[in-house]
Amino acid sequence: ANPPASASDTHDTGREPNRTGLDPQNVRRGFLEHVRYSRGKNPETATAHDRFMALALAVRDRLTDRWVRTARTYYEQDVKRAYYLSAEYLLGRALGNNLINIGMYEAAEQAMREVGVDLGTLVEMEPDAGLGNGGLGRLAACFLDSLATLGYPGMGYGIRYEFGIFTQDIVDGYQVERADEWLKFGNPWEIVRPEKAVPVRFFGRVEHHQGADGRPVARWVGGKTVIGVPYDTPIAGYGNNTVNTLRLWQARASEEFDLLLFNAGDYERSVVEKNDSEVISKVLYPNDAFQAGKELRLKQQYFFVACSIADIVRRYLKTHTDFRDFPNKAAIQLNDTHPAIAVAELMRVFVDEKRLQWDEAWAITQATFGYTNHTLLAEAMEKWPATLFERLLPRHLEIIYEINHRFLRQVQIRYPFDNDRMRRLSLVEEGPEKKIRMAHLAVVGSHSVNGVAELHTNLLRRDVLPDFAEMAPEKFNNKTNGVTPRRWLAWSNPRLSKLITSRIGEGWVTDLDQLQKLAPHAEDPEFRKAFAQVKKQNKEDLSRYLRDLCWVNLDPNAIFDVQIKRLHEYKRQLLNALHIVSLWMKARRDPSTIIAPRVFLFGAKAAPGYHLAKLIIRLVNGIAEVVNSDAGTTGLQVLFVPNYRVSLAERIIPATDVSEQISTAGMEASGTGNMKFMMNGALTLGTLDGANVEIRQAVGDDNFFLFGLTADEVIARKRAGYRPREEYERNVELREALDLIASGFFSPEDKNLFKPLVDSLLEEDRYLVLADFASYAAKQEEVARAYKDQEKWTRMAILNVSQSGIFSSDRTIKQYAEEIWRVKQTPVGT
Ligand code: NBG
Repeated sequence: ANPPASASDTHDTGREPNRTGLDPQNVRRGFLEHVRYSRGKNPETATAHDRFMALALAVRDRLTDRWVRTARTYYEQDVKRAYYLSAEYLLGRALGNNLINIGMYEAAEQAMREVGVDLGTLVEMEPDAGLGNGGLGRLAACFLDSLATLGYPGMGYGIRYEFGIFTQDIVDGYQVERADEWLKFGNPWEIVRPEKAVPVRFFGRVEHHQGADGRPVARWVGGKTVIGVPYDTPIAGYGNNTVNTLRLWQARASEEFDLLLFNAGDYERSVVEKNDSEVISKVLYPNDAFQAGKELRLKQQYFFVACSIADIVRRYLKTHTDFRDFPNKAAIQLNDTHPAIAVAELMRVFVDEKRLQWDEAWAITQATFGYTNHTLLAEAMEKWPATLFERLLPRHLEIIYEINHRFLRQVQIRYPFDNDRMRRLSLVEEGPEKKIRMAHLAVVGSHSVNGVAELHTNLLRRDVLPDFAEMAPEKFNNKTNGVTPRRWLAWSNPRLSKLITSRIGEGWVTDLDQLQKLAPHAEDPEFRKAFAQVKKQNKEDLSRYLRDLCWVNLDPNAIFDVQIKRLHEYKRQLLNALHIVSLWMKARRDPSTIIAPRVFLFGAKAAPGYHLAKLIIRLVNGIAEVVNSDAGTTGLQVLFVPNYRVSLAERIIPATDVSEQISTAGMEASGTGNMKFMMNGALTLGTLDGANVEIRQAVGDDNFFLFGLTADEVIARKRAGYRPREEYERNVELREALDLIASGFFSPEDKNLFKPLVDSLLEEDRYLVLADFASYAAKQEEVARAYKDQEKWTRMAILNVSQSGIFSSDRTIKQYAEEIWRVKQTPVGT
């Protein structure tokens, strides 16, 4: 029988009471109903996967009312909304996070126990939603969580890739990629909305006419049309009634068969054309902070941007007619330049379709957009050949030229006769091949341009966009990244969460600055003991997991020293590897040189076309084979954990003692893994790069292991003519480590395997690995000594947790909302 319905829980509100209750009995019934009516199984014949789907659907049911109410609240109050445009969302698993956020974790656990099911096993059934590469995509996911938790009217737009970031296997020490079939068994969270599909044009030509009003009209005609179909995923806030939406677009052919071709008897070509359209949302490009310049990638960008802009304008026109009010109802944030074509698309919609005057359309466009830059690396800056643009998006190229023409006229008035400056500022890069600079388009089309950490924003102003910063300093601002404490502490580290709550209450989950109340407890030996025990238990859990996964027995008494992030030369996994080789050589000669036993963990995917990065993976595995063979005498272990992803990070971070944040200063825009480690009581070994600078500021010099050149010193060293071979000659330990690698010791099957790596270090060493080696090795020795004093180490770890509050993405999102978007918190009623 149904439980008695509460006043707000009756049929006349359109809600089914048996789909809203959060008590164990209700959850159990919801689960059993889905086993039967959604999966078509008896509880006895249901597979683990059936059970996962049934529970996920029961959870989604319990989000649905709030989801509908959230949409209605925003609509009725006609609030201004923040739209986040991102080509990537690295969401990971949703079940545990949703259970935590709507406060039904315990009820679900009990309900499952009552039917003889282990909730943990179901959680493990869910594939990661890996629609992103690394930090940029994961940041977008943390932002969605914070928007909902703070009750902001926010919505994410992106692409529903059929295949996300590849699955990584390690075969004979090498990375091997497999397709990520995350949708193979169905996705219980999403709802498809075919009635909101949007047509998107590609190719074709532009016709210019005189309009009836006497003004010129441009008409983009011909070409091909692809349909964008939206799939909505609910994003639940923590402890409130807000459920926002992530809307991802899937490409569908505009007709199931091209009837013309089909009727002409060309069945085969009609189906091939269908594939051409649908391939647009097929796969995520697996490059992190690197532009490959593929035509299909530009198609993906325009595809999701055109769909999203159409959707935003349609929503606006439901309740408004005058576009002058548009910036008061919509703020659109560009997550890097991937969606920067939105500037031209909104202008096209305003000018060509809605017939606004150019100047008015431009003012509205600028007031609407904000642009976030996520990198200083030249190879990541998006530039598209004008010829490609002209073919694929002919009208947009015209619009970009018009924007540029008007912008350069302003430059000319302000800085007469400064042709060099005009050339530097232009949206068009001249040269053997004309190219469109997407960052320039984003800057000119936005009222706000932000970097993602203090240092990064300053370098952006000084080195990357100096002419823009001089012309429009008011546009430039910093928004230091953050991470959501719901996933990265409450969910992933339940032991630490419980311990924290036992001392300071549970307010920290939505107000992370409250962690400061832990600082005095660092002086309490009882608390330190409990804290150290939590870390130890987390290390034991991880060791057990990795024993089953990788067939290695890690020593939980050792220092867990971890570097997990995408594989990139600038992130310097090579520096870490070189140091391990050097440590091991010393330990072989004299085991007493090892101050404390240590486990070195690596996790990293390399872009499939990035050969040096893949070779570094092979090197780490070669080192692991050698080092692990006599771990008994040296106390050193090395493990490259395959297929690093969000759900693995959730296991590794709570078990980490040392967080490796060792990029060449001036190259990592921010980093966000660094913040997750700090929050979970790891100590940072890092350079003065990205948000490391602010982490060190927050926790104090004494609680941070700093090494290496500063960003300015890096530039100076290169200017002075850096010669890596001199470092090699000067440092015996470095030399013998490099020589051992060069000798083929770690690659018996091919003595020359690592020659390209060694050569790259000795001949150029763009990332100053050798220049920072001595400083890194010395600091690593200090780390080992500090770990010997467990009381002191634990005190430092607690202080790190206590000062991590500013790295909550709630702080970041409040700053975006107040300083860029001007959107207001809009609570949703019960
Ligand atoms: C990455 C940076 C990171 C930063 C994230 C999120 C790109 C282009 N940039 O340092 O490399 O933390 O963005 O801002 O992926």
